[in-house]
Parts: sequence; structure tokens; C-alpha cells
Amino acid sequence: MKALIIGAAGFVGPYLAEAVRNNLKCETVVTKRPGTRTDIPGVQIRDLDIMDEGAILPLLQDEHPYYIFHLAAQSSVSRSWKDPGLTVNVNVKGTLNLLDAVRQLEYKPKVLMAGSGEEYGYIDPDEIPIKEEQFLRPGNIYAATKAGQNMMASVYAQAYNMQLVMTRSFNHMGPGQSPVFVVSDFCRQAVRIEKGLQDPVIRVGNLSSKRDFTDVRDVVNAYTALIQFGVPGETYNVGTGKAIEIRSLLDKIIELSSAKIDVEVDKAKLRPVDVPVIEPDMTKMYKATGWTPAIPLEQTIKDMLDHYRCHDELLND
Ligand code: A2R
Repeated sequence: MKALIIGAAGFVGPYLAEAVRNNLKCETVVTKRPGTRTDIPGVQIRDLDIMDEGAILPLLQDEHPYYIFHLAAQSSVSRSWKDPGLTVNVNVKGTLNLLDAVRQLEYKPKVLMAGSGEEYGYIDPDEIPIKEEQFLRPGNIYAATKAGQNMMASVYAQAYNMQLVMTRSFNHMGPGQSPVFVVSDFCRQAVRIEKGLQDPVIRVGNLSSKRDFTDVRDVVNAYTALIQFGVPGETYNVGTGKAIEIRSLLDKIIELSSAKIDVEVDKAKLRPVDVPVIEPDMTKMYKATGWTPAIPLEQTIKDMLDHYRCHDELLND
């Protein structure tokens, strides 16, 4: 049996490759965008641009994967404001290309589509915790494209009897995450301060937003569980079920850093629109798979700080 991870060269892909090896125990093929490099041990690496409509079906026919994980995306909210066209092309048209290729196969692989908790968008306090059937009110272009991905997959699963399971994954964090994302950004700044590379001030955006942060190593275990036990056509929240104020995360990072650090609001880091609280109800996921997150927040932050401490090349301006 074989697993294929599409869009594996990003943050989640290498962790997922390891989880597939450990949990699904099958041969793994991963794809990266042509012209880019990635170094994931123990897997076969192939090129695939999901915008290249004609390239997906031959690759699937060639590899014949039983499990397919769709991670490929323009995944940054802030970039989606700056480049909405690219975000729509990759996340909507690219996903449609993949769905059409899978539909044309002579067999029915199990496919996991990685979506986002951002899809829920504007949430009233009485809608917390958010259930999967919650009405979607996306608050940014990235969220809108991921909602589109989810709806297309849901239509294809029903219309063509495809084995598609969709996630709405809430914020992930872990060693190796791009500093475009908030926890990684703060950890990087803290280590730069420890090493005397910036003045002792962490520059922050909106600290009062509450988000649900899950260690990426827990997230990928959720994905391997869901692709096995999720019901086709269904959507599952993936998160801890407990939102935390960004300010508390920052406090924890400062507490775990060896430097003395002040905090300053940087207007450039404030998003045009922000959603105050996003917190999932995890009942459906738990009932389907029995998955719960296992890594404590403090451990994740320690590992992220250590990752920056050991990789000076990630600290340069
Ligand atoms: O930008 P690159 O070269 O690293 O490639 C990214 C890849 N990707 C594509 N792959 C194939 N064809 C494309 N046209 C294309 N455009 C982008 O998707 C990258 O390797 C991968 C996404 O990785 P990250 O941006 O690091 O996202 P992450 O955190 O791994 O999240 C995985 C999935 C995404 O669908 C998120 O929206 C979702 O989980 O939450």
C-alpha cells in the first residue's frame, strides 16, 4: 500500500511523512513544486505543480496511492491579502484539478483535504465552541478559498462517491515553522534577542485574539487517524478544543527565554480584519478517531526556541 503527500515541501509535509511511516506503515511518495528543493528522509520525491492540470492524473496512475494527503496551498493569510489571485488559483483551481484527477481514477483512493479553521471566520460568542455544521463567514481571502475547497470536495464526494475526508485545521505550530506565523515569529525574535541580534523588544500585532494552537506533531497524527477512520464526505475540526490568547503565548515564550524582553505593537503586523475568537468543538473528531493532542504547550515552545537556537541561518534579517 502506498501513500502520496501532495505539497509536502512546506511545514506540515515532513512531519506528515514521518507520521505516515509510523502510523500507516506504508511506502510514501511526496510531491514538491518543480524547481524547489526538499529533503525528506525515507520517501520518494516527485515534482508536481497542482496548477498543471494535465500532470496530476498521470502521476496518480503511475503511483497508484491508496492514501492521498492534499496539503498543497498558498497557506499564508497575510499573503492572501497581498496576492488574492495567486491564493485563489492555487487553493481553488489547484484543488479542483486534483479532485478531477482523482475522480478519473479507476479505483477510489482515500483522500484527506487539509482545510482551515479560518473558514469559520466571524463567530459570535454563543457559537463557541464551533461545530462543523457552523455557517461559514470567512474573514479573509485565504479563508474564503479554503471554504471553497471544502465545498468542492463535499460536492465531489457526494456526486461521485469519492472517499474524501476534509479537515478544518486550526493553527499549527512547531519547530521549522515559517516566521510568517505568529508563534514562530515570536520565538525567532526571542532567540535573536538572546543572541544580541536585535534590541530587546518583541514587535507584535494584535495580542488579544484567541486562537486554538496545536503542535504540528499532534496535527499529523490526527491526519493519519482521519484518513483511516473519517467518514467520506465529512468535515472534521482538528485542534485542541481550547483557544488561547496570543498574549498568553507571548508571555510563555518570554518566560522560557533566557533574555529580558519588552513588547511593542508594530502597526505593520496588524491585519486589515481580525477575528477575535476561534475555538473548535472537537467532539466529532474524537468520536470518529479517538485522537486527542498529546504534546503540552510548554514543550512545543521549548522545541521551537531550541530549533532557532540551533539554526543561526534562520535568524538573519
Ligand atoms: O511554496 P512551496 O514551493 O514550498 O510549495 C508549497 C506547496 N504549494 C504547491 N504545491 C504544488 N503546486 C502548487 N501550485 C503549489 N503552491 C504551493 O504547498 C508548500 O510546500 C505547500 C504548503 O505548505 P505550507 O505553506 O508550509 O503549509 P503547511 O503549513 O504545511 O499547511 C499544509 C496545509 C495547507 O493546505 C494549509 O492551508 C492547511 O494545511 O492548513
